[in-house]
Amino acid sequence: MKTVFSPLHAGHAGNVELIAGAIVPAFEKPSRAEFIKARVESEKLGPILPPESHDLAAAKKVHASDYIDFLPSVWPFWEESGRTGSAIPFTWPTRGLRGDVRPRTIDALLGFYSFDGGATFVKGTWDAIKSSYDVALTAAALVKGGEPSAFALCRPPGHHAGAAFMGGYCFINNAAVAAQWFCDQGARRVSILDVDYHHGNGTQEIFYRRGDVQVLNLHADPMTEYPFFLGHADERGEGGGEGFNLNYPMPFGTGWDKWNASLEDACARLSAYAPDVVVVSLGVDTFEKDPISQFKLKSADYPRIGRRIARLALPTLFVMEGGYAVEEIGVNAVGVLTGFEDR
Ligand code: SP5
Ligand code: ZN
Repeated sequence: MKTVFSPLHAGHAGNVELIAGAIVPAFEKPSRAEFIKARVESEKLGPILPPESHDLAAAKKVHASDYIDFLPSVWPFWEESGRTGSAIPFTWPTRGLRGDVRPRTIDALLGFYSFDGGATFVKGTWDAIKSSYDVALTAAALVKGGEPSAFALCRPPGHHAGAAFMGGYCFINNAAVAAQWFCDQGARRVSILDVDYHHGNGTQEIFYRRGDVQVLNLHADPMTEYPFFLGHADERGEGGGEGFNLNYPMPFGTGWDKWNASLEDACARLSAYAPDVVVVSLGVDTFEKDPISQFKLKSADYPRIGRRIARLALPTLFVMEGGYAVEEIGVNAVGVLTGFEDR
């Protein structure tokens, strides 16, 4: 399997986040991607290719144009405003406030285009976001070109980013961009299988009213886990999308047997949908030692996930999402891929 990777992710570094009462270095950090790349190399998964540059038209097919134009403007606007450190949102237009009027200052715009304070900017952030987007589209083109599978080693991740908002370390929804791109290249149906520990709220929102992209999400129950406000089992799509969104919320402490039962059900639904291509939002924060998560998957479980996905016997694009136990993230993420290749 070919991997697409860009070193530009590394400029998105030194970010901080507010978590459990403290401001700490963000868990989503550059070493994540480096550990995965090192494991791709040591396991000889296949060649590692640089991305080709794409314009932002494909991003604007799933995101609002003004939102995409905002992202590269953040850091320059932040510096013009006399700021240093990290650009972090802190005020949101929730119930009772006006979310329909676009304000003017950088603090206001950061809140207008986000749902939490978890997507933060430093100088190199936009170039990293753009490289992650290019990685996803370049890997998608490999699959479209006839490769049975490809690995988009994206960083930053994407699945929390919605049509017009960032959050949860995510800016551009790489998996959604790739799924839309497959549609635009002639795919009649695309399935997105999101196995990250957190619900992919952005992906769900983007495709919620569409029947041409099936979205299957396995995740921690939002009653108790981030992102809290989406991801319940009764969210099944709307209008033409009715029945094409499926959520599998699971409780804290979920281990392989229960998680695998959800995977089996999701795979059966996916096969029945008979898509032309599968996009896997590959998060490995389901791991027992993940520092911010509460599932109990073991390293030996990740190849089993890959083997089950391979049995779908469909062209498959893997898009990297979360996973914060950095020492083991390479073993676990690449474990899915070597399992997929059954070796
Ligand atoms: C892509 C991705 O995996 N994003 C995850 C963003 C999660 N941000 C909020 C995490 C809150 C964790 N709370 C538990 C604290 C444990 N000390
Ligand atoms: Zn996650």
